[in-house]
Parts: sequence; structure tokens; C-alpha cells
Amino acid sequence: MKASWLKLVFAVGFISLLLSCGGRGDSPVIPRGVGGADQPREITLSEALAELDALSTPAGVDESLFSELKSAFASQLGTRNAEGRTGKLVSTPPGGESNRVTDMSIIDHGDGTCTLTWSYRNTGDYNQDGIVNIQDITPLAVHFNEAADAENEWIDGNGDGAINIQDITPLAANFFNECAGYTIESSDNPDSGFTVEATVPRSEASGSGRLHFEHALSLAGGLWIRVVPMDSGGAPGIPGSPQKLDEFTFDVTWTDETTLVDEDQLDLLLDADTENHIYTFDAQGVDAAGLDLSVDRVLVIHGIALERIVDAYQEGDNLIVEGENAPLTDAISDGTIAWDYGVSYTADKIPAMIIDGKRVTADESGVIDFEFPWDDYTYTIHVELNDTSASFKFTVKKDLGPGLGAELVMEGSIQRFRIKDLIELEGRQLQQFDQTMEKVVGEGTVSLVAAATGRDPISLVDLPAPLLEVPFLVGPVPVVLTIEARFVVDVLVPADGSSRISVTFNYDSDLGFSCDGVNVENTGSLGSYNYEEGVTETGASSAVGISFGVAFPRVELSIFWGRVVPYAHIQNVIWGTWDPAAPCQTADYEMRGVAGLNLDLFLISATPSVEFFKQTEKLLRAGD
Ligand SMILES: [Ca+2]
Ligand SMILES: [Ca+2]
Repeated sequence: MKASWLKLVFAVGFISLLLSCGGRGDSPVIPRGVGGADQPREITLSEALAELDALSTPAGVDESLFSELKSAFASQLGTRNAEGRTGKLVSTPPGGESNRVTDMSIIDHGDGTCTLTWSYRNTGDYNQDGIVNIQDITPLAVHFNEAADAENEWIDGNGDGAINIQDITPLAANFFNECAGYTIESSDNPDSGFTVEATVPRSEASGSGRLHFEHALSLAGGLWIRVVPMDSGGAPGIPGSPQKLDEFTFDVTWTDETTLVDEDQLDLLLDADTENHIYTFDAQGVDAAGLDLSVDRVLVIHGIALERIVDAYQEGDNLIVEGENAPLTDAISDGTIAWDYGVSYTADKIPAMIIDGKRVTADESGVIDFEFPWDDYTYTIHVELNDTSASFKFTVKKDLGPGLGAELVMEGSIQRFRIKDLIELEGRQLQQFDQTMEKVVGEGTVSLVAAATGRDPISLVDLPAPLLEVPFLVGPVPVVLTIEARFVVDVLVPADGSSRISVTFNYDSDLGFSCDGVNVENTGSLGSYNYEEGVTETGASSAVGISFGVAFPRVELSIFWGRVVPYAHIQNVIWGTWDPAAPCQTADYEMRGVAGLNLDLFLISATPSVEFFKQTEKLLRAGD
């Protein structure tokens, strides 16, 4: 039995308001001798060992411990040197995965400039002075036997969570790695190489914990950006993971009947009641600006509204304008609206999550916790925002008395992804509407425990929808993404029955479509995916039917008043049956990517849908 999707809705979304950068920065000059310039660039093993031998025990450190660390260090340096078959250790820029910058963030200021932030990575440089050398044994000794935390984690060179003798190995292995700074590099196409945009010396870094960089520069939208460590000779180390800058295109012709209240004129708008389509303007100001807000005009208010004016009248000093939804094709005859936007998960970009009509905010560390009752159900929501990913745990519980009831748990995470849209209008008609959600990478476990629900199915209908929203502007056009997880549960378990069932899944997919206003073509692909069956236990004296799953992530796209993509999601459903008469037990799993369109905004009444991919797996056939 496979039940239909019911209306249990959980949701999450994200807020940021970013505009594109413009213009490339000046060509950089790689400075020579920044950072570790005062350090020798090469050293013989005997010089290094002599320096180590002469190093005095740091204050507060046990003499015998320090000497033990020194001898371990000396021994590993000797081994490394022998393997290298050279008498000299020569400085090189940081290489290897452990030195790759993976936490770069781009803050777009909307004025053509961006600020890049990232953390210093030079494994073994425990005193963070730019070079891995003898001196780095001192902080290791001072923090010896501490658990790694924000104040010392870079001294945990092997990353096992503790600072101890094991951390001598990465120190010796990376000996004389030198990071004099980073280059910021850009590319139109990461496969064809990068160009240096700027050079940032290590001395620009600050912070009480791991050193942190913040560097502002001009960068054009749509470019791929990465940072690369370099030594004082300018030689590059391992490149950081590249990220794409958001890009927005708004190039349109307004129709003659349209009045645009642009960004600079928003102070003329005294009140906007978008729900009731009533807008209050400063009458004199509107006159002075020469804005025609008469009946039958199409009104576009920057970032706020798209209306056909049905009434306009003066009340004191105010001009009251009433409108109704107008199609975008009434306001724009021709042109292109497009964006390539990266969704990231940071507390400052997500001021609120809307749950059951209430605004719930993340704390400073990006954690959202919320619990609320609804009908017979109790919901708990836990969300952690980690910039490049967000993790979620949703629990829905229905209590039917001692030992009876049902609990649905969804735990998972989603990686940062990009959403690209292209809207082309010509002669007041939609020519093209393409959307791609690129690199939708997620994983999750959904589990359900149901005991004795009897004839009272866990039918989770019309539940409140916790939503995180991601609004951004493309020219004057407000776009809102909502990202949510939507559950479906349909359970019928008799009074003496119980069922436990779970599945773990992960995927790495592109969800894309291309619509010419009539037909929709699938341009998405499943990519890699995996599922793993967890528990499937069902038993009862009469038949059991159970179906549950989650659509995650489920992304909705709105433009002005129109939900043009009501859903684009990956759904994971598991369903099972138990028939004691046979007896026969079955369990099936399906992963499916789908999207639906609603083109009201373009005066098209069709609601086409598209299936990106579908995979069905038989988990269990027992008792046949
Ligand atoms: Ca150092
Ligand atoms: Ca360690």
C-alpha cells in the first residue's frame, strides 16, 4: 500500500539580501618576503636539531615532558630528513588536504565590493607565526593534554580532538611549511584556470583563536573565487575550495501603462498593506515626482508589489491606492530577469524562521530550537546553521496513552546549493522559464515508531508550517525561496500491533527544468544516491499498512505575489504491509525528484509538472 502525501508540513528557509559585485580589482603585485621573511628559507637537519636542543622549557611545563616531546620531535625530523635524502629542509607553501581553505565566505556589499573571510590553515604552525619550525613545539607543550576547543584547536595537528604527543607527527611532516599569505584568485570557468585578483599578507590576519582573514575587494558577479596559500617566494600551495559569486540580471522594457516606484522613491510610500492590496502614499510627493498612480495603471513598487490599480483617492495629505494582482507581462513587455544565487546557512542571513505564524530567531551560534503542540501532536524542531551546511532534527509525536502512539523523526543535513533562474519575456509573453537547483546534496534518516494506532491513522493534515525564508532582490523584483522539509505519514496499525521502520538516504543531484510557456522539459539528474534500510519490524493480528517519508529539501519559489514554483523537491518514501493471514511482509522505498509550476504570474493558466528522476527499491519480501 502506498498512501498519498498528506499535509504535514515542516519547513525551513533562509534570509539574505545580496546584490552583485561589479568590476574587477587591480592586478596584484605579489609581495616578496611578507610573513615569515625574518625566518631562514632553508635549514640543515643539524641546525634544526641544535635549535631544538637549545630550546628552553616553557614556564609551567614539566621539564621531563618537554624533553620527551623534544626527543620525539628530533627523531621524527631525522626520519623525515632521511626519507627526503637531503641534508637541507627547504621552506615550501602549505600543501595537502589539511591545509586547504574550506571555510571561505563571500559577503557582498552590493556596491561592487565584497569582503572575503577565511581561516588560516598551516598544519604544524602551532604558534601561528607563518612557518612550521622548532618554535612550534612550545605551544604544544603548553597546551599538552588539553581537549581541542576554539582556543587551541589548531594545535591539534592530527585533528583527533586532543593535544598530545601524536601531534608531533604533523609538526614534523609539515616542517618548514611556510604561509606568507594568500592570493585571492578568480575564474570564469574553474576548469580553465584562475587569475590572481589580490594578495593578502599573513600579517592582515587577526583573532584570538585560529587566525582569521577579512579582505575587501572589487569582484564581478558570476566569477568563481578561491584563496591559495603562498610562501614568501610567492610559490602557491594547495588552492582553497572555490565559490561562485552571486549574479543578477535585470534588463527589461516596461510597458507604457506601468508606473515604477523605484528604490529612491520608496520614502513616498507611507504604508503598504500587501495582503489587502492597499498602499498609502504622500500625495504631494507623488505629484512632485510626477508619478501617475491613476486607476488602471500597473503599479510596480521596488521590492514590494506588482498591482493593477483599481482605486485611487486622497485622504488628507495621503493618496490611497488600491490594487489587485497583475501579471508580470502587464508590467514588462520584453526582457530578461535572471539570477545565479548561492544559498548559505548563517545566522546573520537568517534573522527568523516562521513557525506557526511566529517568528523564531536563531541564537548567535546559529541554533534554532522550538517545540509546540498542535492538536494531538507535539513538534520539536532543532536546526543548526553551519554556513556551508545546515542540520535538522524534526520530531512529531502523537500520544494515544501509555505505550501507544507514534513518533516520526527526521534527522538530516543539507549542503549549500545554488539556484539559477532565467525568465525571458517577449511581446508581453513568457518565452522561457528555466530553473536549476545545482548540487543539491543532502542526507537524512527518517524513522517511525507506531504502536496501536488502531483505526486512528496518523494522518497529519493541515499542520502548521515552520518556514525559513530566503528573500533577495533582482532589480526591483522581490524573489523569495522557502526551504522546507515536508513529511508524509499514513499509518494504520491495529490495536495489538506495532511497527518500527526506518531508512537512511543521501543524494547529490541537480534539479532542473526548462519551460517554454507550454511544455516543461527535465534538465535535472539524480547524480549519486544511496539508501540504507534500517529497522523494518511489523507485527499484528490483522493487516497493517504503513507509509511515511519526507520531501527534503522542498524548495518553493515566489516572485512578487506569484508562487511560480510551488515545489521542487526530492522525496523519500518508504511503505510497508503486513498481512498475518498470508503471512507476508513487504517494504519498498522510493526516491523521486519532482517540481511543479504555476504560471499565473505570466497569465498562463497551465500548471505543468516535471519528474527529474525516480528510483524504486524493494527492501523486503518475506513470507511469500
Ligand atoms: Ca610557527
Ligand atoms: Ca591531536
